[in-house]
Amino acid sequence: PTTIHRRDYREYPFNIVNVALHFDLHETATRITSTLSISSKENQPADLVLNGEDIKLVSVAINGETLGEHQYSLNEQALVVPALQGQFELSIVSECNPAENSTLMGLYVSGNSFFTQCEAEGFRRITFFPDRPDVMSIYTVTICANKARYPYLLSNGNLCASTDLPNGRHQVTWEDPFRKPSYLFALVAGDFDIREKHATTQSGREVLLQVYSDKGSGHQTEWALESLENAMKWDETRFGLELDLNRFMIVAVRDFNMGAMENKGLNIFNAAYVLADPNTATDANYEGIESVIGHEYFHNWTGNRITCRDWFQLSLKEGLTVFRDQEFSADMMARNLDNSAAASARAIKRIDDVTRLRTAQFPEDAGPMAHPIRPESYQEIANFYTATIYEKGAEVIRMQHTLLGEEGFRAGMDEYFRRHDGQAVTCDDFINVMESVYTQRNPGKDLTLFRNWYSQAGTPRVTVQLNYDQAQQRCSVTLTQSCAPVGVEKLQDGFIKQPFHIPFAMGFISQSGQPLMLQFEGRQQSTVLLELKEESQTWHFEQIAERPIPSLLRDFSAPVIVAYSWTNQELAILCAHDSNPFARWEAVQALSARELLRIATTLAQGAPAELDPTLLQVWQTNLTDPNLDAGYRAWLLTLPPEKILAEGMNPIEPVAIAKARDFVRQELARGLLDLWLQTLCQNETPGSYSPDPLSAGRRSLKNLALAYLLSIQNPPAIQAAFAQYQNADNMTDRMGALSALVSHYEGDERDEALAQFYEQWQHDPLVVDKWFALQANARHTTAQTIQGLMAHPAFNLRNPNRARSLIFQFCLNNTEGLHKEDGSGYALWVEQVIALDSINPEIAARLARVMDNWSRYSPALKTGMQQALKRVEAHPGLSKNVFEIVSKALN
Ligand code: HT7
Ligand code: ZN
Repeated sequence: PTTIHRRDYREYPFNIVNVALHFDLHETATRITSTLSISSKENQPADLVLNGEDIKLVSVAINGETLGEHQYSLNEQALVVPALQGQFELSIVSECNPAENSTLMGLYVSGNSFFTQCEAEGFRRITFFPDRPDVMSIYTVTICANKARYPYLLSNGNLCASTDLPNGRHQVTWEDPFRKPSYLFALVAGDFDIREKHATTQSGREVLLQVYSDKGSGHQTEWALESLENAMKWDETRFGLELDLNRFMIVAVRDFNMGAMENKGLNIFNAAYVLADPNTATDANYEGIESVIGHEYFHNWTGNRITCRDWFQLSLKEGLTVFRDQEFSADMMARNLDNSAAASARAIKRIDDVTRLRTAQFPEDAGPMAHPIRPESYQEIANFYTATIYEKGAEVIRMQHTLLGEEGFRAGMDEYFRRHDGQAVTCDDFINVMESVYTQRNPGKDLTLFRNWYSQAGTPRVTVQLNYDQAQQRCSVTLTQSCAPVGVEKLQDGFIKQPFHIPFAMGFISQSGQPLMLQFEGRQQSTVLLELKEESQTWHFEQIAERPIPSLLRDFSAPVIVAYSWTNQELAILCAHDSNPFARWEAVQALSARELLRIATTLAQGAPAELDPTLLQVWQTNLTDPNLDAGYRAWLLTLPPEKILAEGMNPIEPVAIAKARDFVRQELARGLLDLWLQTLCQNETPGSYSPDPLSAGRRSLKNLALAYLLSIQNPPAIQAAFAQYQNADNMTDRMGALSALVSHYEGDERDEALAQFYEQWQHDPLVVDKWFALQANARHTTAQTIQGLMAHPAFNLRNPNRARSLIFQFCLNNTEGLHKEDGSGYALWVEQVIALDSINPEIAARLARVMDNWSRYSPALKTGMQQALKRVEAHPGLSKNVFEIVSKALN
């Protein structure tokens, strides 16, 4: 496969001014007529290269004259008409087969409807076109289909004509007034339930908001429509950005490769991020829907109005839009709460986002797929929709927000739209705008060094050294950064990593747990923002009466790893008293990770383990502190995930980590039994279900208590779990109880409950996904169990949600099942990567990434993982998607 390099970018030599598409929709043979008005950019002839994949060319004409086969060339990837110049009209007729399209890219059939997915390179599977984001055109789309089967025919922009045709067909025409790249094109045809609402924008325009979903699911779209309206209002208030269309549509589809897609005016969503009612969706589902609806809506400005010049700039739109959706969710969670509850709600959101970064992005940044947020090269762009582009990209935007401040950042965003609205731009364009505002507001400062976040991969490590001088009452803090070359950087001769510009927020806590005020930049502050720009820098703080305990990287002000040798006792003080709620949770994480890794190493050596009483003390304090909200308390009482612990172990012993977590959980359950039982009883949520953060927090704490108690098979808790399962009036509590039972209880009732759950919910695919996922994650599930479940009539490998719920859940989260000594877990992985690759290479490549970090595992495991990778690599006819992943892993 060829590697595409950022440095090779060349402008497209033609403007494609207008695109008129005519779709004659038929399930197995859809005919598309594309009429392009084209003008050359240069005063000399150039070849017109049009991408096209898996489609049949019927005819091509210029200015009405059909071209003979000798007048163009056609291969598997492109149609090329040589030496063209000036202005002309090109007409292409082509055909595709949507019913047979299992890749879910281009035009495909899902259920009884047609859908499209064009980002990143799916438009070329619909018609021949320069399928690149810097070619922007005005689209007019006519769709013709059977009226009884496909009463709704949708595309981007405004509906401008609709007529009935002979033979039971009908036709509609849509015009999108905004120039857009081909990846934002969309078409939907089918019969749907519709929920809609008229809303008024801040400038007083009336707009129509609509949510389309499968027939019979319309009662599940209330939350989606409410979230859409909230997103619209939020973007007006926080960024002054108004909806620019008269109509905004969301359509839910059951077969979809990702979460959702921001097509102009016609967002297409995985049904999992649209459909919810209290009985079928959990609190986490409600939160996910609000955040993804916000994300896609916010793309209308950050992605659609200003788009990417090329796919190396993907983080320009994704990192920025993730930052915006994170802020939207935080503001939604904190709304209507008093100051302290609002601070907890914001901390919870930040904790959740940082946990996602650490579980998905940190391992990526330490493995063979490590890449900067603006990659230098790729073989398959679909493989670069990564946690680095999205989540680390958002952290890089967040650091700019921290450096500029809320007002400065808003001024920067305003300037970004002033300079670049309607353009396809680069990450450099964005940072140039931000720098202009930063320099104006901070004379003498610039963002030169900050740009290294865009060009270098890897997670920097910041080592902290603290020197306290009692006599001078002075405390010095030295920060030292380091970041070894990772991924492709390791292959580049003479590569030298440059320092990063790291905004590092910190404070001091006294030995009695009080926040200390620091004199910094002319003011007294409890949190100071240090800007680390060199390899090592020292800051001095005066009038510090006693040796302080440092509270570091508050609110996770930069995506780095902090190294500081607190004593366990110091950490325990931070765990109970740090005034920064994020840092308080961090202290719990640091102390428990230290303890878990110590126990994992002990267990890996076959020695008996014993829990440090400090941890028990911290848990007791946090179970009883009267000032904590339930949701925040739940996070303080949650042990670090296995994946985060693995990052701190060399070599990785995954089973020892899982066992250490079990051991510590059981010790904390046994040692604090009465407190857990009280917590269980005191966190009921009477009244009808509401997904608001306070009620969701109580449910999360109660279900956490249940999980602790069931880990030691406490009889009253087992009874409570059964009662909760039977009586729950919402899915969060039903799943909370069932998952505690499935994970920790071996009796017959467990299987009965599982069977009953399926019986009750088999008609709802999203709930059946939960049923598969629960079993995929369960303690005693093996590859054989998964194979048994794959034979279940409800299993279907072609549906990505179903594949994710069973196979991905097992391979990603079931440590003991995947790493079983008999190799059955790895064999299942090989088999399923290969099986999926022939159906849907994008999904197969995501599963392939499970083995990315094989070389960091203990010798006994890494050989098996390496062999599994080699078996996949040797499979004939592998897609370039999977090939890129496995070959990079083996390199
Ligand atoms: N921008 C969207 C990306 C996307 C996608 C990419 C590859 C294959 C399928 C896909 N579906 C959606 C999603 C987003 O970030 O909003
Ligand atoms: Zn996005």
